[in-house]
Amino acid sequence: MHTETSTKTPVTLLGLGDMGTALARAWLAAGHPLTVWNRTPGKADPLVRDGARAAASAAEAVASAAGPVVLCLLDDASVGETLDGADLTGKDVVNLTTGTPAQARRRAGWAAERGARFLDGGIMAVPPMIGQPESGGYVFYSGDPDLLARHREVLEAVAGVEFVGADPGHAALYDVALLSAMTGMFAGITHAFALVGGEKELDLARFAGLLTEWLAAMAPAGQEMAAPLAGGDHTEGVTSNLAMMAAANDTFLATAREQAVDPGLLVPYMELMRRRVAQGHGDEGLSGLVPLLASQPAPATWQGNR
Ligand code: FVH
Repeated sequence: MHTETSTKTPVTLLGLGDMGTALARAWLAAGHPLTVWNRTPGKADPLVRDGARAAASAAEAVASAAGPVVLCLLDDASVGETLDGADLTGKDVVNLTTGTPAQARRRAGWAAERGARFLDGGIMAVPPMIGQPESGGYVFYSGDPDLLARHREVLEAVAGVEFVGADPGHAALYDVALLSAMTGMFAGITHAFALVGGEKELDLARFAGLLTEWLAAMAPAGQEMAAPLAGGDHTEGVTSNLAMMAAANDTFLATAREQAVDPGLLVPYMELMRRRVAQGHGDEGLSGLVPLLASQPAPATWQGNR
């Protein structure tokens, strides 16, 4: 247990799940006095042994906070439940709980009504990357820029800091946009392994290496979409056009059929390409699909599973 007095900013952390615990360990390692609270109390015990103080309740943790109050909980509803009854007057609240942009904006207004300053964050890291600057992990922040400036050192002790503006919803928007891109990539990887998985003579480890290299080589296409999207000309600098890709999709689908693989993960994207080509935009690149997609909200049946 640490007994020496620290000159570093004290941190109050609510939520000791996998990510909360990683944050706690990083702040302790960096020498920040740390007060923790978790709904299930036992999770604080190992941290208390290493120098943290366990608060008796979330309200007590907030009341005694002399530095940022950081939340890392399951979802926005758990943030509301945890802070219900806490006096937030004059407190600096940093919410690292994943939520939607609208939830972040509502939570910022809710905090302001209670006299608190508010910063929302979206964590672009998994727990082992926390407190490891070389891992490349970082957090998107948006909201009160003065609050970020005041607590920058504290926040940089756990991960890189990427401020994306005063709109409190933007950190969540960037976060979910990147995670959504990742989800699409994982869907493609799942389909690719399903295609080859049944082949007896195929070296899966070799295939996995080639797949990873190919995805890395294709990733810059994301960067190349920014200019046509900003300028509105989707034929600008096109190397592979939609007409060619839509034709190749027929081969992809035929191969899925031959390999007895359900193409359902890819079909909606292929259908978007087909529609754009049918509208007479076969000479465009992939950026031409963005306005088409942005004009069609998800069917009600896709609104989530909770
Ligand atoms: N872990 C990860 O890889 C990702 C990386 C990117 C960012 N996410 C987000 O971080 C938030 C916390 O994630 P986590 O990994 O710590 O999640 P869990 O291990 O499931 O812990 C959840 C904590 O939330 C507490 N909790 C849940 N419901 C309530 C509630 N109604 N009232 C108070 N606390 C609640 C839970 O408490 P307990 O079950 O131990 O009592 C945990 O402390 C999350 O937004 C990720 O999307 C992580």
